[in-house]
Amino acid sequence: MLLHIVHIGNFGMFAFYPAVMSYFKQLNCKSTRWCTLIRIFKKRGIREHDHISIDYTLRRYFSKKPKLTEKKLTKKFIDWRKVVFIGGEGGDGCISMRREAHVEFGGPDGGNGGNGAKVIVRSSKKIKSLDKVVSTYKGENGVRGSSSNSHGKNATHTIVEVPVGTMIKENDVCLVDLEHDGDEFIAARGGAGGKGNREFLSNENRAPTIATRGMRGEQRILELELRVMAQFGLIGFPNAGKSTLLRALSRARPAVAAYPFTTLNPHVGMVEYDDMEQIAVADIPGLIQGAHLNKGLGHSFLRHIERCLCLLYVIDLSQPNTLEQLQHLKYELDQYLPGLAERPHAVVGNKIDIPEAKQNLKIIQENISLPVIAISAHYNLHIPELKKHLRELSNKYVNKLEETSEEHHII
Ligand SMILES: Nc1nc2c(ncn2[C@@H]2O[C@H](COP(=O)(O)OP(=O)(O)OP(=O)(O)O)[C@@H](O)[C@H]2O)c(=O)[nH]1
Ligand SMILES: [Mg+2]
Repeated sequence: MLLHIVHIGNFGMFAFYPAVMSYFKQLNCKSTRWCTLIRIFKKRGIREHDHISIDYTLRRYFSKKPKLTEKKLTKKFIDWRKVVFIGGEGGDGCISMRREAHVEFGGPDGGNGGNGAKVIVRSSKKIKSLDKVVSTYKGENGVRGSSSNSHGKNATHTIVEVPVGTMIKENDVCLVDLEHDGDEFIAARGGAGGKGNREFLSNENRAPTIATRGMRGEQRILELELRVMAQFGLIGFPNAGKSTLLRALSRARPAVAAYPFTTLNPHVGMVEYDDMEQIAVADIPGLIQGAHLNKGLGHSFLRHIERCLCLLYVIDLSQPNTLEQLQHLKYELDQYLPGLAERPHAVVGNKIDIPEAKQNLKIIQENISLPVIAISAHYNLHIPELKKHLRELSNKYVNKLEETSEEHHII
């Protein structure tokens, strides 16, 4: 596309030639966008003959905003990883004889190899999720020994940083719980360096010509798992509006769409209060009937629910079966892990803006003893009340639960 722009010097504005005008008309460009565009041109100092810059700017500015879908979301909350840890290999020992003018029978002078690196898992409070942890870590190899009795350098240890509260498991057995900032666990030891021929010098053998190879590093397959993912987990059927609610409560931006299973991975958002207190809330993929039998998205996401201290059942009030929704959700959780459904919880009725919702709300309110907080996540109705309720629950249960979980290391 050939674009021409004429700069009307004194006014500091750009006037567009007819070709550009028709381009804007096609795009249905609003006058506000015109002004913004002119400002961009001015700011970048783009002149009328710089066709490449003009074309590039227009393309970027008018390119459609990509739709937010779960697959395109690069930032995911990862709370479980299976990782292969391989220690570094030790450096080989060296076979060498001292050679020097006027030195007869100089003897062996081969140095030892350096040790291979350990792979160490360290907890850090700066890290919040396991998404930076990759599938394999291999420690560096030690340096080979060399002549003149030079020993090889030991390799520098590889450090893998994980969030505080990460459990390390091997074959479903918990090896360690990194519960404090800076706790370390040696996931794989490096191999020892080989011995150079100098080490084999003895009275029997004054000129040994043997050396040993560096040992191989240890190899282990370990599972890293976060003990607590969030204080509250949003539990509900697909399309109940969990992701919309998380968007309303926090600055997290999970994808929202009118089809089931939009959310495929958990997302965690922080609910912030005026006194700087923060509560982590996790949006968990939708549950369906038979989820405990691996139906729907399978078992894996039920594990996420286990790692929430309290639950928030999100009921879709636009559907007539509100009470059954709650019963089915509780049944699925209990089948997966007995007692899970009875963790401290609250019930939220979403989509109160829909006309039928009020009728459906009554049905559930009459049948359960807990208060049902009716909200509209989409229109931000009664969100402050919900935030207040979350804070009360958090003060009542979460601090206690965190203390007990620290005592027992596992919730
Ligand atoms: N009218 C109305 N629609 C809502 C409300 N909350 C959510 N929705 C709509 O419900 C649909 C599903 O919302 P999501 O937030 O993606 O639902 P979800 O529970 O995260 O669904 P999954 O990720 O599939 O489990 C979207 O089209 C939302 O716009 C609400 O309060 N009122
Ligand atoms: Mg969702």
